[in-house]
Amino acid sequence: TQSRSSAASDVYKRQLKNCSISEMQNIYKQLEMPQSEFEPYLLWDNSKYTRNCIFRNDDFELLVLCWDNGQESSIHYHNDQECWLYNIRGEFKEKRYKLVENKPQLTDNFELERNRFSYMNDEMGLHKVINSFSGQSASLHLYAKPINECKHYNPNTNQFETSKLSYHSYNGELTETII
Ligand code: CSS
Ligand code: FE2
Repeated sequence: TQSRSSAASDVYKRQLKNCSISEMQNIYKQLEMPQSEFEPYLLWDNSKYTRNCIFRNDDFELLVLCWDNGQESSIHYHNDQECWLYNIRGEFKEKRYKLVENKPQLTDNFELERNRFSYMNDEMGLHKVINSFSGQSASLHLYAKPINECKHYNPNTNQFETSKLSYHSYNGELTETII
């Protein structure tokens, strides 16, 4: 069967497969992919933002997240992993928090500009990502190592909960079962 993944993402996969974390950061910083290359991974869903995996190995995962109008993430940690995020389409706001008396307290609130990347890890605190565009947005996420579950804040109970993270699609194919 023919893979729906694009030529550029195949190049990225080849490059990323054998490189160190610092080399990978350089590749990511120099990222200049035309938006058409992300086409196989641009899959929105009106119930929740979708997580679409371009590539994953033991060291990292590269995902496109698709955010429909009004969708946002919870306030969350990153399971002790590093997170780079990059605006590939639309507009985003990122809010950052620190924990005060077991509750997230807002420390920063900024716009994630097009073609700029943002970096986050658990030592820096928690964050929330918001699609602030009046339409569909998309962001590229690099997690090192891959994040299988994450701790997030439930504002209704004032408690933190841990949830498994799943893929809406993998390599351009919709996933039927939750990975
Ligand atoms: N960490 C969230 C997105 S905001 S970086 C996730 O991977 O679903
Ligand atoms: Fe995040």
